[in-house]
Amino acid sequence: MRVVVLTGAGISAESGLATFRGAGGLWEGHAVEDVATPEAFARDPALVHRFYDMRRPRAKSAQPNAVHRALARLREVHDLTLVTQNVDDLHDRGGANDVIHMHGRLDGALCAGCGHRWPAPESLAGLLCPARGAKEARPDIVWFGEMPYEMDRILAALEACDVFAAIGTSGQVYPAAGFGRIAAQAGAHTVELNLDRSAISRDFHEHRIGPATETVPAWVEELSARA
Ligand code: BV8
Repeated sequence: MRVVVLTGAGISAESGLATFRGAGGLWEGHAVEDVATPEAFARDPALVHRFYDMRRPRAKSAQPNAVHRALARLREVHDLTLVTQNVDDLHDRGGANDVIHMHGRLDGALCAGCGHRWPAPESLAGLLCPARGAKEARPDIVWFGEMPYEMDRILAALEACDVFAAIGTSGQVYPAAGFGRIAAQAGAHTVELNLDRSAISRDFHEHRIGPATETVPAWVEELSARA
C-alpha cells in the first residue's frame, strides 16, 4: 500500500518541544513575522539568529517518542513517503530514513549567497560560508513567503497514494494544509490524527482524536496488519 504521512509540531510536543501556535499565537515569545520571514532576517538578523540558536539545543536534547518510532516501523511494511513540517530531527533519530523536511531543518545551515549547505554549529550569527567565505550564513529553514522543499516529489506522492494521514498539525500553514484535499481528490483514503479538530478536518474521511503517542502506534499496527 502507498502511504503518505504529513507530520506537524503536535508530534514533537510529546517530546517537550513547543508547538508553533502556543498561547496567544506567540511562538517562544515572538510574533512569526518578526522571526520567520526573509524580511525579518534582513531587518534584524541578530534577532532571528537568536531565535534559532535558542531552539537548536532544545531540539538536540529532545528525544524521539512512540510516534517517531511507530512511523519508522511503518516504512518496513508499506511504501511510505514521510513528510514533516517540523524542523527538528526527531523522525531521523527515531529510525526513519529519507524524511522529507519540507520546511527545512534546525541542524542545517545555508549560505544565502551561494546556496552551500553544511551542518549548523551552535550559533550561525556572523558566520562565514565555508565554501566562499561570504558572511551570509542563515538557518536552512523555509520561512513564510519561501517555497517549501521537495514540493514536486510530495505532490507526485499525494497523487499516487492509497492512504494519506496528517498527524499533529493545525492545518493553518500552506501549502501543507492543502495536502489532504489533494490526496482525497486523487482517490486516497484520508485520516487525521490530532488532539482535537483542526482547520482542515473537513478534508479527511476519518479522524482519530487523542495524543499521537496513543493513536499513531495503534493506527500503524492496524495498517501493518493489512500489509
Ligand atoms: C509559500 C519553518 C509560496 C519556520 C514554517 C495559500 C497557499 C499558499 C501559501 C499561502 C496561502 N495562504 C497563505 C500563504 C502563505 C503562508 C501561509 O500558509 N501562511 C499562513 C500562516 C496563513 N505559507 C508560506 O509562506 C509557505 N510558502 O506558500 O510559498 C511561494 C510560491 C512561489 C514562490 C515562492 C513562494 C511557507 C510556509 C513555511 C513556513 N515555515 N516553519 C520554523 O519552524 O522556524 S511553518 C511552521 O508552521 C512550522 O514548520 C510548523 O510545523 C508549521 C505548521 O504548524 P503545525 O506543525 O501545524 O503546528 P501548530 O502548533 O500550528 O499545531 C500543532 C497541532 O498539533 C495542533 O493541531 C494540536 O491540536 C496538535 N497537537 C498538539 N499536541 C498533540 C497534537 N496532536 C496529537 N498529539 C499531541 N500530543
